[in-house]
Amino acid sequence: MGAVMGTFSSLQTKQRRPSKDKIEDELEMTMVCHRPEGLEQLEAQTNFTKRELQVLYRGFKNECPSGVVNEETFKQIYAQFFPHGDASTYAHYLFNAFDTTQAGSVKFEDFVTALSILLRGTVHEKLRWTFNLYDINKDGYINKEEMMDIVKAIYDMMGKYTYPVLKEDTPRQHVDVFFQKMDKNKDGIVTLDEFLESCQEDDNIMRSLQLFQNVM
Ligand SMILES: [Ca+2]
Ligand SMILES: [Ca+2]
Repeated sequence: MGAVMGTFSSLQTKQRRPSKDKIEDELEMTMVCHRPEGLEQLEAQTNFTKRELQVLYRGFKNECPSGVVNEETFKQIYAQFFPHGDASTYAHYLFNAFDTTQAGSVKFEDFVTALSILLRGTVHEKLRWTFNLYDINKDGYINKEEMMDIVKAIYDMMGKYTYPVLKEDTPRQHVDVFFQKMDKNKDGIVTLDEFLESCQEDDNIMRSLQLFQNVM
């Protein structure tokens, strides 16, 4: 989540200083007051405190005055963080994982729900979220092509100048090893159970996933 969270780094700094501008606090309260019910519900549904949600909401509104994030915003954010590669495909997959209702836009609720899982969720919750990201067509399974597409998108995003040691065939090898380990019953698809099981029993897979999570 580094890239998306980077957008909110200034907010986190403010959060650590309770004696911040009174005007800013009042402004924040005014904005939050438009949706007090939603906020309490979100406090119950996420691992964020009310105060944290207020800060996040203010940041969200600043960055996206319309109240929703579209795919283009994701692409712009990721392009800034990965200037040497092409992040557009990965940003597209990531957007679809945030956009759980497939509405074509990510609301504040969607955004903090995902952030809560990625930053403060259990290992199990994070893995479920990652499974959904890899399941590109959202049919409940990961096939080899989907895994290939995700890994390629990550390599594209990193850019070949960042990792000059990588060879052309590296993504394919990477996926072959991953997929063989995960597809326990060798039926050509990885189910959520297979995914959870292999991730939790294999330190190498877990480490690779964590590496990938750093670019979320
Ligand atoms: Ca699928
Ligand atoms: Ca299988």
